[in-house]
Amino acid sequence: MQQLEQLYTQAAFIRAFELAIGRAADAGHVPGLAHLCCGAELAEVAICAELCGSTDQVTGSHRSHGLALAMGADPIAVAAEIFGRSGGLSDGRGGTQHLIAPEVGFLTSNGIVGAQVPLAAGAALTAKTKDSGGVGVAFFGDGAANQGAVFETMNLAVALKLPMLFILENNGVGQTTASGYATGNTDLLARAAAFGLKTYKMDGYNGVNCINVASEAVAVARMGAAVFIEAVVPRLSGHYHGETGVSPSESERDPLQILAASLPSGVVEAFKKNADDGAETAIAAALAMPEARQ
Ligand SMILES: Cc1ncc(C[n+]2csc(CCOP(=O)(O)OP(=O)(O)O)c2C)c(N)n1
Ligand SMILES: [Mg+2]
Repeated sequence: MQQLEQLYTQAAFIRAFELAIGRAADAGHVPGLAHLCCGAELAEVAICAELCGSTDQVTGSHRSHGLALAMGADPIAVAAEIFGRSGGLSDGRGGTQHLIAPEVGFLTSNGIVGAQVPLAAGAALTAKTKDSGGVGVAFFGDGAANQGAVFETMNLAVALKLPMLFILENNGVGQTTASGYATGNTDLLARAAAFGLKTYKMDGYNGVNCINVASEAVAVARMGAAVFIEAVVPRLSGHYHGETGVSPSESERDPLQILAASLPSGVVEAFKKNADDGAETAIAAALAMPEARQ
């Protein structure tokens, strides 16, 4: 129960943070588009909870606010980066799609679909070369799964026996294209297995399953194997915040609410209030920072 409560606490903070970013975007504070991670929190937090400090390095896609937070990046600095403020992770110059906090194990996010995957292989190769015990971890979407760079990286990770995790967050859609339309064989675990990766399926709606799969898969990768997890998650927030006319890829089932329903209600209320207050405080502090220098 303690692990589930911990999972809920962190996931609820990320959800509150993303909703607050959405409100800030509505008020005109986010340069560019904000791609929120609402729906993927349980899978992301469960995997990042198995990673440690700067020895392990994570890369993510355009939808990476929650990953940076789950790895332990300062929420004020994450928000300031998203707002283009000088207290941001890279002084406000990268913005929402280019978050960087390698000191806590978040190597980088990347707006080029799939480009974050080979970067994580570099981190895995570094860990292997230095014998640090670390792993490289790439989170990417079902759209990115069809990128050639991802195939090449899967092949190389197996050939070089890299301690690496490929985390496919399958929300069934890339922007507005259903993955079934753009993918010849939608059995992406079979595809990864054909490259020689050890494969796992994760139910992103089920907190217990997320914790168990994350624990086993990260341990296997840490021993020097390339591992592939297909995490089934919903996209609850549209491709980007404020997008109109596009319905979410899944029904309205919300993993966070499903987990909340399995916990004592008094506990959930207290955690949620903490999360909401913490997110509001971080956003307000970031908005008080000066604009980034040009
Ligand atoms: C190389 C490249 N092609 C296209 C785009 C435009 N684009 C941005 S996000 C996206 C969809 C990605 O879908 P998926 O990988 O499933 O991630 P999700 O948004 O569902 O998390 C596309 C096509 C891009 N940024 N980079
Ligand atoms: Mg997708």
